Amino acid sequence: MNRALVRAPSPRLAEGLLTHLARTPVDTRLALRQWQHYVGALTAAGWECVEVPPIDECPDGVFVEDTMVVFGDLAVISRPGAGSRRPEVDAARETVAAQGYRTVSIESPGTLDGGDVLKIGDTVYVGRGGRTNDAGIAQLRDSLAPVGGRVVAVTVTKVLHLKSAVTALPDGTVIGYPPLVDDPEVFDSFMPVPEPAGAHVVLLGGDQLLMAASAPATAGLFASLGYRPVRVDISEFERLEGCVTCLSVRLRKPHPARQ
Ligand code: CIR
Repeated sequence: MNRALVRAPSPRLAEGLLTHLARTPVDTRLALRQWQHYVGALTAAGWECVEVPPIDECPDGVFVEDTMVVFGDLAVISRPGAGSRRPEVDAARETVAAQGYRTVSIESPGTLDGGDVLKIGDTVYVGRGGRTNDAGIAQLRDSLAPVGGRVVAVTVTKVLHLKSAVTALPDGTVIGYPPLVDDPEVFDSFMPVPEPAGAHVVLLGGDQLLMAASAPATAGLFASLGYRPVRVDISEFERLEGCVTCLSVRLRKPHPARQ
């Protein structure tokens, strides 16, 4: 069965970091219900959700995707670009190791957030921007080369993370909302979508795409292409520059060559 790591939101979620958005009030009780629905959507699609122990002192801990990059049987544990998020990685490392993954860690002076990493087959696009630096990219390249990952650095200036700007459909087509994509030409195949949150999909398997409820037009577009959008309301996480990808780390068992 496919597995996904998730982490329950902190009671201090409303204090989460903001870079590009203005702060708006976060309803932490609603956020918890939305997170439970998100976990429920993964579970309904056949994913076993494994919880990383919560870290209440870190407001952004729920965005567990940022703690690692998983490729094959290797989990590269991140060193978040925001110092306040660095304590998040320890329990994440222990949890993924307990799932049978080898681990290696990004070390100082490198920084890397998992949200900056988009895997398409053997190609691993890494956003160089506010959270991920050249040393982090170089360490990721060195870690992934032996297991067949080819790291390609791309520029991110308009949004928090690479995957805030683009993700990919099951056939490898990169999708993004053009005003927020620095350089669409770097991708082999790029499809514009009509909404910022339409750029974010989690591949649930088969033709199912997990998407935010805030992208109805893009969901319609994908449905017209033969996909089945599964929509979840993640408004309270979107207020903190989160999206559907950042609320989980998708693992596949047995160890995949790709995911
Ligand atoms: C942060 O600024 O780190 C959080 N407020 C949001 C992180 C979102 N993570 C992601 O898109 N991978």
